[in-house]
Order: sequence, then C-alpha cells, then structure tokens
Amino acid sequence: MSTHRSELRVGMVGYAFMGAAHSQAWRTVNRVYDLPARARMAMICGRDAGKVADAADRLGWESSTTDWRALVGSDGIDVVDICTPGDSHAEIALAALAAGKHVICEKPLANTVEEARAMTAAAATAQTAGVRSMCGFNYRRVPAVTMMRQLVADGRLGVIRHVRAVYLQDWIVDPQFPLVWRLQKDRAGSGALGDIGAHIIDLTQFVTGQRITGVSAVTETFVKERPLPAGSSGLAARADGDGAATGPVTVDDAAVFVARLGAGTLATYEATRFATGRKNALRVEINGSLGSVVFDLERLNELEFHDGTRLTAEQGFTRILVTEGEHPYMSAWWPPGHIIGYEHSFTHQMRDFVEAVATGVDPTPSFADALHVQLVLDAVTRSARDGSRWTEVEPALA
Ligand code: SOE
Repeated sequence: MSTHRSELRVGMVGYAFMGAAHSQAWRTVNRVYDLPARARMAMICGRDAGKVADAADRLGWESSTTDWRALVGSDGIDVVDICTPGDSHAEIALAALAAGKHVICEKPLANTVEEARAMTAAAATAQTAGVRSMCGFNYRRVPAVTMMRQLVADGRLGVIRHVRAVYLQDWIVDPQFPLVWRLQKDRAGSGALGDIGAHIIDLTQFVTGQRITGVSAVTETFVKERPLPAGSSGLAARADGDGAATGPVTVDDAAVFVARLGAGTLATYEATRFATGRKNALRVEINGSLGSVVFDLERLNELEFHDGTRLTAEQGFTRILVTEGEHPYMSAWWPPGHIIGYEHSFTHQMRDFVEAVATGVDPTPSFADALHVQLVLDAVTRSARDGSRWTEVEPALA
C-alpha cells in the first residue's frame, strides 16, 4: 500500500482528449499545490505502440505500454487513471481495485447500471484496505461551482425551489459528421445524455446537496445514420467523403427531462449536441427562497448572485468575480484578478485526489456518488422509452 509514500506513481489508460486533459493536470498539480505526496507520471497505456510512445513523449509520461493489464499489475504503479471510452471502464477499474491500486475513472462511471454497481461494490471492498476511488466529474472543481455549493450550504439561497440546467453543444449538427465512438451505444452507453447530461446531473446534485428522485424524459436521435469515420474517432473526426459506408447511430442526440430533487425541488435538464452555435455551453441556475445563483461555463470565472435579503431598491443579480485568493482553489494560482480556464478544473481534481489518497481519506465524487448519476441516466432512458412516464430513480442498494 502506498498511502504513506511521498510519491504516487500514476498509470493512465487512454491518451486522447481526456487523456491529454488529465496529463496536463498531473503535470501541473505538483507545481501549483503543496501536497503531502508527489504525483509521478509513471506509465501511459494505449492500443497502438507507436502512437502511445509518441503520446508519452508529448504528454510527459516516463514510459508507455500497450497492455493495460501490465500497467494495472505493475509494482511501479500506485494509481490507475482511466481515460478510455466507457466500454472498458468497468473491466479496468475492477482489475485495478483487485490489484490494490487507487483508481480515478472518467465520467460517466460506466455504460450500464450493472457495471456501475459492480464497480461500486469493488470500491467498497477495496476501501476497507485503504484503497481509494473517485469518478472524474471535473466541473465540480471549477472554483465558481464550488463557491456556488458553499452559498447553498451556508443558507444564502434559503430553501431551494428550482434548478434549471442545460449543457449544449453542436459538434454533430452536420449529418456528414462521422459515426465516432461517442455515437455508439456499445462503446459509450448513451449519447448526449451520458456524455454531457451526466455532468449537469452531478453538478446540480453536488451544488444543492440533494439527489434526483424521479424523472420524466424525452430523448431523440435526429440523425439516424452516419458515415463511418476515416482514421481518428475523436471530436475532430472526418468521414471518408462522398460514398463512404454508413452505420446506425445507436445513442440519443438530445435528452430533455424534468425531475424532482430532494424533498421539494423542481428541476429541468437539457443535454444536446444539436444546439447550433452552442459549442460547450453549460449553464445552471438555482432559485431559493432567499436568493438565486447562476453559473455559465462560458464565463467560468464568474457567478451571478441575487441576494433577495437586500433592500428592494438594491435587488438584482450581482456579478461576482471568482478570481481572489479567498475563492476555492484560487490562492495557489496567480495574483488576485487573474482568470483561469477549463483545464484548471482537472488540476483541482488531481489536487483533491492526491491529497485524499495521501492523507487516507475517501475522495469525492465516490463510485457510489457516480452510481447514483448512472441510476438517474437509467431512469431517464426508461422514462423516454415508456412515453415520458414518471420514473423513480432506483435506490443504489438494490
Ligand atoms: C464531449 O461532448 C465532451 O468532451 C465531454 O465528453 C466532456 O466530458 C465535456 O467536458 C466536454 O465535452
């Protein structure tokens, strides 16, 4: 067990978009934060030997392998970081936990509730031996989002009545955009729902401290057949041109649902990849009996806050700049007033993970938290299938 080592040797599986984001965070975290253990970028794994060696070089890893089982079983690895598509999360995480490695796994935790349950059970067993696990819902660690949670916890919003959450993208509006892995159910589990809907489910539950109990949903697949990709299967993929072979899109392009949170909060959620002109627009508004707060990822250094206890003549939304040393995570970065961006949320995630592992504490969101998100995704899918029927979220303990 590595808990008392001053070094945590990380092995990461996957090196595409999320792998690059995580690498950047692992590279940066020791330099910015003073932590009880030092993260060391020991090994990276990918399927293609040449490409993974290249990625190791470019992203700053000491060694590379094409065999994730060798990485997971290596005595030189303490932490396994899973940045692969969802269809391999469960297998890698279960093997890593069984080998006594701490695990950080990208969101959504798994492709199915069954897998998420198995991973959560394995994490609970491993936890008794001091092995830690966490799911990578990085937006929790945007300072403005963490501050939003503090405002709610401090009672500044009073009783929460409404949550309004959207996550809007447009990268597959073109029907010629190819059938990448994110559009295949067997690889990704679901579409916009699990990829970006999972973020707003986690974020709103994190901020309010409440859990979604039931949903009524609609989902749609607007473009049902797409050309097969030529080469890269990432967000910047291209098709082979006219006459390329096609295949069926097996996930949702968009999901919209209403939900109940906790005892009495009403919520609406929209996750779509067809919001033309919206590139990566995550926006959450929360209304309480004493005030409201708004977060917009496109302006992530800010929060809009309405304090309903102020004099009537002075009411309205105030823009708070979340750039000061007093704000969560910020004092380690730049002098006051200097803004940060998307990638910092991953550095904050690694900061919290390393600190938790090194001090023997369970990091959050835990696999159990991520299982709950998976259960919400499942309830949304079932509700949409059954003509938007009101569907309770299953309890985590089945
Ligand atoms: C693609 O929709 C994607 O990269 C998601 O997979 C990420 O989780 C999100 O942060 C940005 O968009």
